[in-house]
Amino acid sequence: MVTSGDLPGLELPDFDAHSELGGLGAIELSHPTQDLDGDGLLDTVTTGTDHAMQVWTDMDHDGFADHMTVVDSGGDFSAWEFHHHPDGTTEWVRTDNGHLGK
Ligand SMILES: [Ca+2]
Ligand SMILES: [Ca+2]
Repeated sequence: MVTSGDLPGLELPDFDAHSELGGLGAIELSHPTQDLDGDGLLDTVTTGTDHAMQVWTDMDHDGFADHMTVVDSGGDFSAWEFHHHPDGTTEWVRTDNGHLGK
C-alpha cells in the first residue's frame, strides 16, 4: 500500500506520471489548502514525495476531487478527470499526459 506523503489526515495515494488511477474511486478532499481558480473557496490539495507531486482539485466543492495532475521528478506529467457514469459507477480517466520542459 502506498503512503499519503506528509500531509496528516489525508489518505491520498502516491502516484507518479505513469500510474493508472482507473478504479481508484472518489478521493475526498476534506481539508483543501489552496484556491486554484481564485473564487475565494479553497479547492485544492497538493501531495507528493521527492519522486512526484500530485495536485488534487475539487472543482464543484462537493468535497471530492474532480481533477488530478501529477508531475514526476523527471518532468513527465499526467492529468486525470473523475467521471461519474449514469449507472452509478465512477472512473478516473486520463485527459492528458506528456513531458514538461526540454
Ligand atoms: Ca476555488
Ligand atoms: Ca468535486
